[in-house]
Amino acid sequence: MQASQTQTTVHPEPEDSGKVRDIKVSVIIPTMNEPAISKVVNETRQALKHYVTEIIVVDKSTDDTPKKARKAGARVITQEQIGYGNAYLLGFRHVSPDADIVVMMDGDYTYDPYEIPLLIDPIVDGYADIVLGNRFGHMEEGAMNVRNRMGNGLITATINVLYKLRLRDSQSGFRAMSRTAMEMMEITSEGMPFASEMIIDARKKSIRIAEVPIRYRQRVGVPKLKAYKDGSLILGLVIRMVRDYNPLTIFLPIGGLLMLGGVIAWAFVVQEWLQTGIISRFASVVGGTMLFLAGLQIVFFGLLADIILVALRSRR
Ligand SMILES: Nc1nc2c(ncn2[C@@H]2O[C@H](COP(=O)(O)OP(=O)(O)OP(=O)(O)O)[C@@H](O)[C@H]2O)c(=O)[nH]1
Ligand SMILES: [Mg+2]
Repeated sequence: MQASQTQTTVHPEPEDSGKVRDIKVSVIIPTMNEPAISKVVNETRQALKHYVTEIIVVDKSTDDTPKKARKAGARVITQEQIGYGNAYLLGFRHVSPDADIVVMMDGDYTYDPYEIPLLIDPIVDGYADIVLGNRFGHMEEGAMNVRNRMGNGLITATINVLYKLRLRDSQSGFRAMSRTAMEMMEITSEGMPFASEMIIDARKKSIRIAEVPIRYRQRVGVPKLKAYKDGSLILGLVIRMVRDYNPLTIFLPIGGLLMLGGVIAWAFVVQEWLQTGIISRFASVVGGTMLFLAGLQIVFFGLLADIILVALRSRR
C-alpha cells in the first residue's frame, strides 16, 4: 500500500520552552526496507529540535534504507538477527546512558514525528511512565484494513479483560517511555508480540501506562506484519502470560468447569439411586469422581500459585 505522496500537513512550530531543552530524547526506529526513512528521520529531527535528540535506526534491510537513514542524520545499527521485538531489544541496548525518554516509532511514515511531543509530555509532566499512541484517535481512511482492525480489537479486548486495563489500541507501534521504565522491563518476545509483552510486563510491575490520540496514515512501502500468523502469536502470548500475572483467571474457570462436570455426572448417579435404589452408571461414578478431583486439584494449584505470587511481589 502506498500512501498518497501529495498530502501535506502544516505543523505548528515545536514548543520552545526552557523545560524541554534539558531533556534528552532517544528515538528508536526499526527498519526493514522502508522507502520513507529519510522523511521519517528528517521530520523527527525537526520535530525535536528543542530537545537533545538521538535517532537510532535498527536496520535489517536489503535496500538503501541504512544509507538514507545515515544521510538524514540517524545512527544506524545493523541487526544480525531478525524480528521487530529483537530490533527494539537491540535498540534499547544502544540508548545513550544520559537519555531521559525513549520513543518507539515505525519507519514507514504511518506515524507523524511531529506528534512525538504529545507522547513525551505526560512523562515529562509526571503523569505516566509509558505513553501509547492511540491510532483510532485520528485514523486516516484506508490506513488500517478491516481485518487488522478486528484483530487489534480482539487482542486489545483480551488484554483489557485479563490484565484489567482500559486501552483502545494495544498494537500501536508509536510509544514513549521513561528511561527508568525501559530499564525495568524484561521483555523476551523477538517478533511482533513484543508490543503486547511490553504492556503486560509494565502492568505486572505497576508501571503507569497512558494513551493519547494520534494520527495514523497509510504506510509507505510493503507491510512486514503477517496478520494471521502474528495475530495468533500475539493472542497466544497474551493468554499464556496471564498465568504469571493472575493465575486464578486461568485456573479458576478451568478447574471450576471440570468440577461442575463431575457434579453433573454424579447428579445422574444419585437421581438413579433415588428412583431405583441401585447404581448402574459406573462410568459416571468413576468419570465424575475423576473430573471433580482433577478440577479441585487445578483450583488448588491456582490458589497456591496466587499465594506464591502475592508473597513474591510483597518481598520486592
Ligand atoms: N530491523 C527490523 N525492523 C523490522 C522488522 N520487522 C519489521 N520491522 C520494522 O518495524 C516497523 C513495523 O513494521 P510494520 O510492517 O510497519 O508493521 P505494522 O506497523 O504492524 O503494519 P502496517 O500497519 O502495515 O504498517 C517497520 O518500520 C518495519 O520496517 C525486523 O525484523 N527487523
Ligand atoms: Mg507500520
